[in-house]
Amino acid sequence: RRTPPRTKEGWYILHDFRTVDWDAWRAAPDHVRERALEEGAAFLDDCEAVVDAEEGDSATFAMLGHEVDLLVMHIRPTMAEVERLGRRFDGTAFAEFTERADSYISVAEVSDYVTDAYFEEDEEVENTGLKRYLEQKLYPQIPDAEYVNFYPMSKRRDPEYNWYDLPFEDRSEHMSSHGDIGRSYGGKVSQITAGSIGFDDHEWSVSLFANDPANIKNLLAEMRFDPSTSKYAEFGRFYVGRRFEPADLEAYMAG
Ligand code: 76R
Repeated sequence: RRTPPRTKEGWYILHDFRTVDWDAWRAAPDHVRERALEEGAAFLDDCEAVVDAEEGDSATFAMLGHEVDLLVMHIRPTMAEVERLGRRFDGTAFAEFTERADSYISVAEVSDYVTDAYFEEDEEVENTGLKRYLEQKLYPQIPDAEYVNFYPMSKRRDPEYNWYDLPFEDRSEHMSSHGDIGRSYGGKVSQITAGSIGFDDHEWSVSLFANDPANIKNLLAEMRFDPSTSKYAEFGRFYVGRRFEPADLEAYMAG
């Protein structure tokens, strides 16, 4: 039996994907649509202002492609809080025109692959950039960027390439070279990677944020050639979307 990495868990994340029933929307009378827009925008506004909890963050994205129309992303200190936001949305008049097409639940985490300083509570770590980096990983705010990319992933468990059979040192080395690629996109792509073992169908959720979507593609392409990905990664579905302000819900629905 191998040693699992030590992890620390932070805030919970719900990716709430919706499709819009455009036929019903176009057929609805003006007063119904007005009320739906009012309630929808107010709900999203409240989420972004985090009126429901002590801390956290939320954001709304218009998704590209045919599978989903909207993503509402919620980050809150507890699982119960993100779950409640999904249901509160359903309580709005706007949600009557949407259906939950997909969702993903995960928790922000840090592991001791790259440095075990994370797990030491001493003064030296306390006041360093590392400490701030750790906190920003555990208690993430949604980066201020135009585009989002989301996908779930797992580490492979094949007879030949079994991540969970590798010694800790090997996994740590892989993660370190993986991290080097990631850090070379500093300032261009920000990431929120969160653990979902036991919560959802894959083992992590990956949410990437960038103003230039080509940077996301290029970062992922580079990682595909790194052994941590080329040998050991398995992916779920991919989504891409563009952030919009709750006040622009009306413009979004007008098409
Ligand atoms: O430097 C550090 O302190 C953290 C280094 C690091 C770890 C341990 C790191 C850095 N990641 C780590 C762990 Mn990551 N990450 C992904 C994907 O598409 C793909 O090929 C993979 C999807 C991306 C895009 C990404 C980005 N990372 C992990 C793990 C957990 C492994 C485990 O525990 O077994 C997964 C599944 C994963 C996947 N990673 C970075 C990035 C980026 C951009 C960085 C550097 C910037 C940063 O640290 O925030």
